[in-house]
Formats: sequence, C-alpha cells, structure tokens
Amino acid sequence: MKILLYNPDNGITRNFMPHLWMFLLQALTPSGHEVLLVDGNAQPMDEAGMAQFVRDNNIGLVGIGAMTRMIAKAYRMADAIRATGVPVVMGGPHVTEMADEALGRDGGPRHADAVALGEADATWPLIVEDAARGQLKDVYAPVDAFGQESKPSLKEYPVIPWQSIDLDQFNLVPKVASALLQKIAAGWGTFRIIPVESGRGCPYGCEFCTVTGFFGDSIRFRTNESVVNELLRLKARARSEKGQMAVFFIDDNFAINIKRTKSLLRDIIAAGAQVHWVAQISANLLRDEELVDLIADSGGKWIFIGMESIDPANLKDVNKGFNKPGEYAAVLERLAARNVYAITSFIFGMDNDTVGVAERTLEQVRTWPPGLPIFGLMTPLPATPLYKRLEKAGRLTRPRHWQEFIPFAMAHTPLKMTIEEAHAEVDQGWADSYSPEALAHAVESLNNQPLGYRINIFLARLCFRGIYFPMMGKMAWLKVIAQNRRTIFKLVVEGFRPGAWRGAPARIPVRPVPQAESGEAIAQGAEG
Ligand code: B12
Ligand code: SF4
Repeated sequence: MKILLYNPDNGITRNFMPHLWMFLLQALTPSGHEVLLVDGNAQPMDEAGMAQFVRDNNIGLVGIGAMTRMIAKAYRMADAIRATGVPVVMGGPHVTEMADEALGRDGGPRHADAVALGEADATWPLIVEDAARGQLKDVYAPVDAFGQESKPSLKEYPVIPWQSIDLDQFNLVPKVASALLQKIAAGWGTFRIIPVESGRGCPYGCEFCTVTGFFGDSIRFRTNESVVNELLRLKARARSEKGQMAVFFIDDNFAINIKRTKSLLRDIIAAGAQVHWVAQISANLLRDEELVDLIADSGGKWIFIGMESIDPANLKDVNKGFNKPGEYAAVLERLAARNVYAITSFIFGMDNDTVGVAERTLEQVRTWPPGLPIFGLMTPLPATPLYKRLEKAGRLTRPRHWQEFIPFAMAHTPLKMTIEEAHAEVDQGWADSYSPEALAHAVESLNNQPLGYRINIFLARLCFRGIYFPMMGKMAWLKVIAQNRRTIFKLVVEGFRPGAWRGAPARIPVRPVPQAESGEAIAQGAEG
C-alpha cells in the first residue's frame, strides 16, 4: 500500500523546519508499504491538487497531522481526499483533544475515518495493518494490555534514515542562490533545519499549554548514543551533499534534567557530532555556567526561551511563576558572551496586561543582547486549563476559534484591555523589533564580532519577520530587501574587506545572575 503523510501549511509563512512526526511515523511503518511525505509549508497544495495527487500516486491511506491553528485546512484537505474514496487517519495534538469533532460525533461533518489519540509510536503500525485489510477502527488509543494509557519509552528509538530520505522540499537555500553560494562559500549549496527529539514530557502544566496534558508529566529520554548517532548521520549527509544541516532539538525543555543534558552534550563533543543547534530551555536553568559552556562547545547557537511576560503577576496567573523576569537580562548576557543568542517569546493579552505592555517589554528587550523577539496573543487551546477557566467565566468570544482560524487574533476578552488593544500591542512588538532600523541596530551591536555573526543575526531577523508580516512571494521578499538595502550594502562591502571573515569572537562582559531567586528557579523550570 502507498501511504501519504501530509502536514497542512500554516497559511502565513513557509515553515523553516519540517515536522518530526512524519519522519518518525515513516520510520515506524511496517515493511511492505511505501510512504510519501508532503509538507504543505514547503509544497503548497489546495484541495483539488491534493485529490489529484492522491489519484495520480495511487495512494491507499492518508495520514494527516495538525496543530489547532492548521486544523481547518486539515479538515478541508481530509474532506477532499475522502471524496476520492481514500481513507484518512488524523493524529496530533488537536484531534487528540477534539476526536469527536474529527469523527463527526459532535453534530458536525465527519472529516476522518480514524483518529490516533496521543503519541502514535505504538499505534501507527496497527493503523497501517488495519487500513491495508480495509478494517480501520474509529479510534486508536495508546493503551497497554490492561487498557491503561501507555506512553512509549524512548529507549528503543527508531532509526530515522536521514542519509537516504528525500529532503529536497526542505532546502532553505533558494535554487537561484544555490549555485552562486557554492562558488563563494563552499558547503552552502543546501541548508536544512532538521527536528530531533532527545526526550518528551513536561511536568509543569502551564495554564495555556497542551504539553503536560498530551505527553504526560513523566519525562522520557532517548539514550545519548541514539541521539549522537542521529547527529552523526545528519553530519554525514550534509558533508556528502556539500551543504549544511542544523538541528532543532524539539524537546519542550532540553535541559529539564541538567545532569542528563550535560552528559548528552559531553557525549556529542566527544564523538565529534557537533552540528549547529537550536533548543528550547527555560531561563532559570541557564544560570548554570557549566551547562552554558557545554551548549556553546557542542554547537548550540540559538536558545528559544518562553519568557511570556516581564510581569511576575501574569506569570503567576498562568502557573509559570518559575520564570523570573529579574534574571532575564543576565541570562541572555551569559549566553551572548559565548555567542549563543536567544529567541525570546512573549505573550500579550494576559490578564494583568494593560495598554503599553509592548513598549514596557520593548524597553527591556532593547537593553538585552541582540536576539529574535517574537510576540503572540494569549490563546485558549482546546482542553487546556486556560480554555476551561475562560469557558467557565463566559469569556470566550470565539469558542471554536480554530474552525475559522485568524492569525494573531484573540478568542477571548482580556481583563484589563480590549481585544483590539491587545492586537495593537502585538503589532507594535513586531513592527518595532523588525523595522529596517531595528535590523540595522541588531547588526551594529555585533560590530566587535567577525562578520559571520552579523550576517547570521541579519538573516535570522529577516526570516523571523515572516512569522508576522506575510513574506510568502518573491515580491514581498524583494520589498523587504529594498527596505534593508543600507544594511545589506554595508555587510557586502565589509565582506570584501581583508580579514573580515576571520578573527576570534569577542567575549562580552556579563552581569551576575541575581542570587535571591536561584534556589526556587532551579528547582522548577521547563519550557514550552
Ligand atoms: C517544534 C514545534 C514547533 C515548531 C514548528 C513545528 C515543526 N516544524 O516541527 C515551531 C517552533 C515553528 C512551532 C511553532 C508553533 N507552535 Co509548536 N511545537 C513544537 C513542539 C515543541 C514539538 C513538535 C514535535 O515535533 N513533537 C514531537 C512529535 C513526535 O510529537 P507530535 O508532533 O505530537 O507527534 C506525535 C503524535 O502527536 C502523533 N501524531 C502527530 N501527527 C500525526 C499524524 C498522524 C496521521 C498520526 C497517526 C499520528 C500523529 O504521533 C506522533 C508520534 O507519537 C510542540 C510541543 C511538543 N512537544 O510536541 C509544540 C506545539 C506543537 N506547538 C504549539 C503551538 C501552539 C505553536 C504555535 C501556534 C505557537 C505560537 N503561538 O505561535 C506556533 C505555530 C507554528 C506555525 N506557524 O505553524 C502547540 C500546539 C497545540 C495545539 N493544540 O495545536 C504545541 C503542542 C506546544 C504547546 N505549547 O502546546 N512549534
Ligand atoms: S514549561 Fe513549557 S512545555 Fe512545560 S507546561 Fe509550561 S509552557 Fe508547556
């Protein structure tokens, strides 16, 4: 049987990274079946195109995975596929919580023949065999012989054959630039960011987050050896095609168990398996000096930090009081001193937010080392404690917001500002952080570093701008390039200056992390 695994596009920007679930399920598919992968972010398709693809390729089963924000598109594509007579199974965080919606048991139309609840590592092979026999069940739940929910141990992790998977759709170097880049910077013909997990689960249960409910509060880790071998396979592939592979460790908090993370990073270094990597780590754990050294030495380049708010009252409200805004600056400086920079994520529209929250946040961000600030709105995802609280209080304005998904739009009324005011705050956050002046400033703030660091922050900011400002087509990109022409010109001129690409990175002075909060902060902490 031919199986298609499909991930719908998010409708705003080309995702910079493919989704892990597709490669994982492909690796877990029983032998004798062929699996094709289509990520809508890299290969956009509409309903008619999808139906044609399924017919042309003689597909016998389609698996669709989607987050809440992509679910409306996922349902439309599922409907088009089912209309061709091919069964659809859906999985992922949204349908796990809303299985009745996908199966048409809530009074709405049916979109899926079957739903895989929760982690599907163990159920996927059964789904495939049932589909091959034409005997799909409605629901597949991960349970043990006694009917108890069972979470896969990651000790026996499947080998994802990165050396042979077709990754053409995930190359981030545009075709036109590839040949030129190969000439001026050998080894840059391709650039891909690959998702790798080293563990699952988070015990903290922040109010807005689905992770604790979905993966459970027991943290499970792969063996160091299995992660190291995966990195070595990726490195070998990059070398063989004269390209670059960076890794996104998608664990919700890569350092949730510091001892284990340090041991993994040491093993990566010892095996020569360093690649450039990104990971999510909470600010409190980054006060460990040795950990930060190992991050830098093992190839860590960007750390995603869910700061959420600079207001401790907001953080307490959403059960994320282990974030201590007073230590954000020192933690970021500690990373920057090793040339590791941060993606700092903020949520506006929290219950204690008032008008001016963007400017108050930006005032602090401007004093930090350059990074990638991102701004979102408080969003009640289905089945989260936040959703339940707002529903009970009658504060949901669009209870089924995902059915008509609108990017960057609130679905409930915040307590101390209007919805429109919250939207304006997010707009200000993005506009201020990604203006040509802000980009120029970020580049200039690294003037004491080799040129590569400045190019890196500039390109990263250009890409992250696209999370909020639509940058799908060539015209949109050309416009942004024109707006930033001065910075680009300066970087190009400097590229020709003798020695511009050489030189050791400078160490930046670091202020000490405030001590008062350390004990509590280290005891807790995770990321999302
Ligand atoms: C990596 C990641 C991203 C990446 C992008 C996704 C990517 N390319 O991988 C980035 C950083 C860009 C991102 C962004 C966002 N993310 Co995100 N992200 C994750 C993260 C950390 C890991 C995903 C992952 O690979 N997990 C590991 C795999 C193995 O798990 P899985 O995907 O759930 O798949 C398993 C099962 O679900 C199931 N399954 C999944 N799909 C399918 C399909 C079929 C057919 C079957 C049978 C089974 C199946 O089987 C898999 C194996 O067990 C998750 C949290 C988490 N730990 O999962 C959040 C998460 C998915 N993100 C989330 C959110 C909300 C977002 C944002 C909307 C945040 C924001 N406010 O901007 C954005 C939107 C992205 C966009 N524009 O499209 C939520 C989604 C919740 C929901 N109900 O939708 C999550 C769960 C985190 C959270 N805090 O709640 N994200
Ligand atoms: S720490 Fe991060 S992953 Fe864990 S519950 Fe909170 S937001 Fe979710």
